Amino acid sequence: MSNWMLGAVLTIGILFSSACREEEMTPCSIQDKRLVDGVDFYCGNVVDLNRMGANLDYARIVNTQFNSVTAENIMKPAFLHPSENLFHWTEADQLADYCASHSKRLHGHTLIWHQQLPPWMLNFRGDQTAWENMMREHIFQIVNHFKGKVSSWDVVNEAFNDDGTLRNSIWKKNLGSSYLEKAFQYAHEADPAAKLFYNDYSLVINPVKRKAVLSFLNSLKAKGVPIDGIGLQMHLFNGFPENVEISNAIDEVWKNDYLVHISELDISINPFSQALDKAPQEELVRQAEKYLYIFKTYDRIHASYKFGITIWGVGDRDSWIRYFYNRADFPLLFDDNYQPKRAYCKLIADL
Ligand code: 9MR
Repeated sequence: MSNWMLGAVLTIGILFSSACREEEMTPCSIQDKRLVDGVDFYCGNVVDLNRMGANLDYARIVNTQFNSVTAENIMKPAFLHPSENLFHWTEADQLADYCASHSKRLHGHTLIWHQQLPPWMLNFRGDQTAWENMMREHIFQIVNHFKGKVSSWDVVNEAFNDDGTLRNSIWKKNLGSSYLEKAFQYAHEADPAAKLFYNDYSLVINPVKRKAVLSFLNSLKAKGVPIDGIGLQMHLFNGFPENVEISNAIDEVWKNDYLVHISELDISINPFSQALDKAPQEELVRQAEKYLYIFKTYDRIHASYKFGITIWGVGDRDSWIRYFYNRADFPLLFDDNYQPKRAYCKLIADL
């Protein structure tokens, strides 16, 4: 190869690789467009006011890109109801104020769950009537406190096992399976205007569980229990479930006459916990395609069934997956520095 040819090849190589690096770093900008502008349904995220105060980029993303908010932890029983006769509202009230002053819908998560319970509740002793009164008071106080500020609640979270049977939580042990219908009734009494949801994981990848949940909830609805919708959490992976399983699950839920909330969306790229110091480009490309598929698939259902899509975290560094599974992962729309990833850019460009 002549010297000038070698020089040309090297120059092209350098230009090409720096273009790739640039694209890798800033696939698009969040200056002019907003995610919510591309769709006609609510786009939400979990919002942490401490992070918002500490990081301007985080605040800018939350303020501009999303119009619905869920509390990742501070509205769970352990936080809101730390002792039997004590409710702790401070942080949740601040979040509600933020939502009111920024025109964001606030979705309440969650009233009845088997995790993040305060010790007094786990140790509660009493007969069935005492348990019923305790659950009623818990739900009633919380829903009543946020009446008019929280527009919807995950009333019961993750009540089913993977085989479709009811989980043997403290609620089931002490109240029997009727705790679910009671929980929905109490929440409805406290705030008849709030939309009430059953929320769970694996409803996409596990049709056995999905069908069991639907048949159980349908039997309650047939008795007049006020259940408005189902939250499909959707903690997914790049490789699975298959896209068709996602659309099947969404369709099955609305066809059974429930609002559909994709309530906790994230897409993991590292299911086998490989040692990664950054996200591989090809995985980010696949992730972007999967996010787009989900948004488009959701968008095509009838407007009356769309409650919205909520992403479970703002920047990758905020994701529960990193600390829960102790692995490197990059499941969200923005990177560790709150810069747009391909997934965000693809949604903005193609929706
Ligand atoms: O993201 C939440 C994390 O910060 C908590 O430590 C965890 C406790 O179990 O709960 C996470 O949120 C969960 C949600 O409340 C219910 N569905 C599964 C979510 C991820 O674990």
